[in-house]
Amino acid sequence: MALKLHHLNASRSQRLVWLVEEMGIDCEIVHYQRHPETNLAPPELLDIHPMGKSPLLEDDDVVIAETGAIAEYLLAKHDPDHKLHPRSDSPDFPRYLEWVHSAEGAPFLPGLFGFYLLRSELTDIPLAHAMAAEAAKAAAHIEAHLAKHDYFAGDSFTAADCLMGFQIQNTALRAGALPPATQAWLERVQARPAYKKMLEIGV
Ligand SMILES: N[C@@H](CCC(=O)N[C@@H](CS)C(=O)NCC(=O)O)C(=O)O
Repeated sequence: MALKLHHLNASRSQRLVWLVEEMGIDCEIVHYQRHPETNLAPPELLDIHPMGKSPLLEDDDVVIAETGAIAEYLLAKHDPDHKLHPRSDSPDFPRYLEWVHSAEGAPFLPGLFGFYLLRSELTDIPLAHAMAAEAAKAAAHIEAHLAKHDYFAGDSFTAADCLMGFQIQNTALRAGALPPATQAWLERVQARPAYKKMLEIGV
């Protein structure tokens, strides 16, 4: 079995580089660079998957796209002791699932739209204001959760923290500052050796 993670620079695939490090599994990281003007992925990724986006995971003849799906695949196959994902009978399981999927879901879509609107210099239109209000609502939801729990799934670090990490760092970069519990969570997870190893591998 040969695992290969196709990783685009400055992209959400860095959270899977981080997860692979947390899991301590053998996985080749294949690096790609965004086009300097368009910011798009290079066409080589289209040879691997029709969407041509990153992350992509290859496991021998299996190719799988979508960060959450890749994380679930890796954990199902390579985390038999559930060190990084709660068992389905654990009380943390529903919350874990919700945050794993939130990392590409409702809490972050407004921020993504906002980013594209900003890049198009469309910051003073009703859609941009609506997206900013939705992003603020999501940030308050995350802050309220982290004020009560050390990690996204509860008291223990899980893959949900890796997946939420990239989005929260981006929010911090855009907003300039994070609310206190979210900031404390970010500092806690950034102190992890696997996070630091991910930075060495290259984001
Ligand atoms: N929902 C997908 C999003 C994949 C995606 O949009 N990846 C971006 C990187 S952040 C990408 O490859 N962008 C380059 C491009 O679209 O050409 C996931 O979670 O994997």
